[in-house]
Amino acid sequence: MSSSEELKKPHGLPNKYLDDLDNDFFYHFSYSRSDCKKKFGDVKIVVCGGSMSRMGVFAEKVAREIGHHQVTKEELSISRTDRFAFYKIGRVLSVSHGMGVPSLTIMLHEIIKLLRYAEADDPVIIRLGTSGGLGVPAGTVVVTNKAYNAFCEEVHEIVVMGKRVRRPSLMNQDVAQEIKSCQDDHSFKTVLAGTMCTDDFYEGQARTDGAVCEHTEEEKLAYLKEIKEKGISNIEMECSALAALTHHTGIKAAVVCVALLDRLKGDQVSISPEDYAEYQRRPQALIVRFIKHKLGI
Ligand code: R2B
Ligand code: URA
Repeated sequence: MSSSEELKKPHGLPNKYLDDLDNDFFYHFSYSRSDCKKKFGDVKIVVCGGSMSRMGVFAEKVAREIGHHQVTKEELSISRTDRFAFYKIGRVLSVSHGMGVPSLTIMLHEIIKLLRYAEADDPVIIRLGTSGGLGVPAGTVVVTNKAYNAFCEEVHEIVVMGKRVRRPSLMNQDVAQEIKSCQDDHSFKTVLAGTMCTDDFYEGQARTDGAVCEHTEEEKLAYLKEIKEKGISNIEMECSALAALTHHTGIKAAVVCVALLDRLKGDQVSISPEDYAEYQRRPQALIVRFIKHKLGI
């Protein structure tokens, strides 16, 4: 097939304007549609997480665990713009997404187009991250079964041309279950639960230790207990956007975050480097098992 025919193939995305593009350049990854098929057609799992360096370390871990022939970040790197880190380990991608919804959705629009242009077969996108727990001990891994916005709705809202666009932020229950059932390390606890997505770490998560705070400690605790009773076990800053964009484009997704603290006990994330390293390891271990299971290793 010629490269121009390749660029006209259906992509199945809900955007007819993509058909009119001669090529499609993913600015934040410095990649084009014409590079996709041969490079990414085999992709099965995309793992994303906030930090560029963490996703490099994760790429190396996946390489070791699946016995990939390349093992260093340098060998596995696909492109590293100033914005996102991007690694390919056989059929697995490891990508950073920065902090918060605006950064995550830029990454996701471009990665979803890449997967669809490449005709990747039923890929899964997993966010691997940290969060503040609610009534769960620090170190607990939460696999999200419901992704809520800061109004406690399973909806993600964006503003398009001055109008509110609300989309369901539905998580794929089968993938969430499948990931949870991959746990074989009983040194930590994994729960399936609701996760709240906020647009801010401090006031947006009801903290009292930001530069500004206009609520009381008592109001904070009452609020956190109220949302805990609604089934929310952790709070982070990306899940509902990930759930909504993947649901809208028919791609399976999951969110797996470790709780760094119990927000019913405090606000400050002041854990030791050793505990931090151990907590980070936990969702990674679960996802590595899931990757092996998916790839039949
Ligand atoms: C969890 O941790 C980050 C904030 O510290 C944010 O990206 C998130 O969702
Ligand atoms: N990430 C968050 O978004 N909140 C926390 O409390 C901890 C990590």
